[in-house]
Amino acid sequence: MDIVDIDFGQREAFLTDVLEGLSRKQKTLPSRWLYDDEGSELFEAITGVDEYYPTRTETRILNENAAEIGTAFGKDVVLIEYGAGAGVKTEIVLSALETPECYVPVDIAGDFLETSAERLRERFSDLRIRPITADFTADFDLPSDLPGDNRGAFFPGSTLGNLCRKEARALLSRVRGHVGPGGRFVIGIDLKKDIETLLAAYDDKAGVTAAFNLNILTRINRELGGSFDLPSFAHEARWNSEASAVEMHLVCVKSTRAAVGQRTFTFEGGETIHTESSRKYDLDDFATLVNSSGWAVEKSWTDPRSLFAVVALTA
Ligand code: AVJ
Repeated sequence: MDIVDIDFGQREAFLTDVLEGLSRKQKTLPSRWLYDDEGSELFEAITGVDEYYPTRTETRILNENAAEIGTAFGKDVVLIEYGAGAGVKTEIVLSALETPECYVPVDIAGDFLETSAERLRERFSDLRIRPITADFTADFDLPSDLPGDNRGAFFPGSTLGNLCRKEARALLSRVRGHVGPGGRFVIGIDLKKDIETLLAAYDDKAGVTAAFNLNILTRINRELGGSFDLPSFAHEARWNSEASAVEMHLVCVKSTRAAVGQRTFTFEGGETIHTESSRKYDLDDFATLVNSSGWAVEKSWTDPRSLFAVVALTA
């Protein structure tokens, strides 16, 4: 496919982000652009590699504590899921709810939302499902006719960790606005642990994460007519202790130039493009973060090795 297959607005936003990010001293590309169709499939593949513990660990925590999590949301809940709605985790929580009023998956990919809503409608035939196409990292309003008596929010996957502190606070405040006083928020967060385990999770032996990271350059070439020479770049996972984050970088292994739009960027050997940060928390840091956005930690669940936590917050 050489023809641009995303809408004009998206393409413009992508181009703007790429030109801006590659003009910085530390070149960067925002991680949201990793997830085109190919990137989303590669991420799915990552969740199945041995070294990538978060998905299977969170699923296990949800399964083992489903009844308690269901109780935390209470009766007749309107459950809003951010960035959602295909998988196993959603089904675990939906199955545990007592007489849910409505399920509201919010995602930027409208087609994907519709397909997954159809699948859920088959399994949960009594449940009202109201998908909303929106970018949950930006402000958006819920439909005004959505019932408001008991709202809950669900945000699995430790996606909060991809946001910087300011964006994370903004998201926590937005969700609080959506659920209102007394509402619950169940969120998955990845915990700090030994660096070896962390780095292996973002640099698997089979090279799936490497392919996921490099795909962003393929995407720039295809959608923005870029001229990146893929063999000049290699995947690297780094631990940034100050930010408490695993970072993905694309390291330039051989000096090169790449044109994007009207611009040409030069890459020196050894220089990197920072493509993603995945912050790791301990429960105390996380409590401080959520408190500053008006939430209180109600309860948390973890696995025997404390790799990952599912936390229930109350507004
Ligand atoms: C889906 C954003 C949570 O940060 O662990 C996986 C993305 N990046 N491997 C994560 C990802 C590289 C993942 N999140």
